[in-house]
Parts: sequence; C-alpha cells; structure tokens
Amino acid sequence: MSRMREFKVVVLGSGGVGKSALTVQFVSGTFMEKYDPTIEDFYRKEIEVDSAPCVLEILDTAGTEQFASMRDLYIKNGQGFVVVYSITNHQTFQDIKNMKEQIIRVKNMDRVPVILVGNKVDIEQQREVSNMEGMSLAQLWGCPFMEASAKNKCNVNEIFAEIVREMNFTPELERSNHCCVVL
Ligand SMILES: Nc1nc2c(ncn2[C@@H]2O[C@H](COP(=O)(O)OP(=O)(O)OP(=O)(O)O)[C@@H](O)[C@H]2O)c(=O)[nH]1
Ligand SMILES: [Mg+2]
Repeated sequence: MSRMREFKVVVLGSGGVGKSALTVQFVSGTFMEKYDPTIEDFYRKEIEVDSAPCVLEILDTAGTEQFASMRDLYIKNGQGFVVVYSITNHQTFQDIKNMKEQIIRVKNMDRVPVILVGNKVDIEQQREVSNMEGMSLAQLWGCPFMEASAKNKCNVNEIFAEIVREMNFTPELERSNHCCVVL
C-alpha cells in the first residue's frame, strides 16, 4: 500500500493563450488546433515527479472576461497555479499581472506555488514578448519561468513537473487543504 499525494492545479491566463492546448497536450498527448473557448474543464492525471508518483487534478479555466467572476473561487480551491500568456500577444502578458495579484490576494499565503509560462514559442516570427521580459517578471514574482509550445510539445510535461516541485516546497499546503489518496 502506498500513499500518493494529490495536487490541485489551476491553469490561468487570458483567452486564446493556449491554456487548454497545453493541458490537453499534457493529459492526452494531442494538439487542439481548433479554438473552442473554455467555460471550465477538469482533468485528472497521474504522473511521477523526481521518482515520486502523484495525482494532478487540473482545472482549465476560462480566459474570457465574461467568466472572470469564477476566478476567486478557483483560486481559493487551487494549490498550484500555471499562469500562461502568449509570446505572440503582449496584452496577454499585461493581463497576467492582475491575475497574479488576484492569486496573492485570495490565497493570502506567504508563498503561493506559481509557474509563469510563455506559450506559442513555435511561432517565433510573431513574437511580441521577449524571453527577457518573461524572465524578469518571473524573477520579480520569485517563481520559475518557461517558454513552451503546446503545438510542438515543447516544455509541456516540464511545466507540470515544475509546478509539482513548487507545491512540494510549500509546507503551508500540508496544513491546509492538501490531501492524500490511499491506494
Ligand atoms: N501555434 C500555436 N498555436 C497554439 C498553441 N497553443 C494553442 N494554440 C492555438 O491557439 C488557439 C487557442 O488555444 P486554447 O488552448 O483554446 O486557448 P485557451 O487559453 O484555452 O483559451 P480560452 O479557453 O478561451 O481561455 C487554438 O487555436 C490553439 O490551437 C501553441 O503552442 N502554438
Ligand atoms: Mg481554453
């Protein structure tokens, strides 16, 4: 019998940045070419990070502002946050700054597990956000940063492994709503 850790991950970012494409690529290994705006989708996947198996419960949220009122609740229930912008759209990079503030306000914890992700690196010719801008923001936030491509499966598994590591390093989760599954 082994105890497996379970983590609640929330994927946040503006509409169209590739939250669903990254999540679906990670969970089922396929790329979603067609844009179908999300209302809310939920996934569960078992992975091994640094030789420790765990279960990720992933909430893929709506980027559309129409559903932004749900965000407080998602953040309240989440433990780790994958914050995504598109390197091809500078506005989406601005938008995540507000989302990060919302995370800090709602969680009210000293340290919230977050990873900053610049998606769509496969379309380098349309880049509007430099690698340096992403890195600087992550440095300011004190969190890991990765550029990724849901299309080319670049850094997709790495994002989710890294957010697990961040959650592992956050002892406050142990005391709050962290739970274990007994197998
Ligand atoms: N070239 C390229 N296109 C991508 C990538 N990721 C997503 N896309 C495309 O961008 C569009 C939007 O992707 P989604 O994953 O639906 O975006 P989202 O962030 O989930 O959007 P909302 O659900 O509305 O918040 C789709 O047409 C995807 O195929 C990527 O890494 N590279
Ligand atoms: Mg989506």
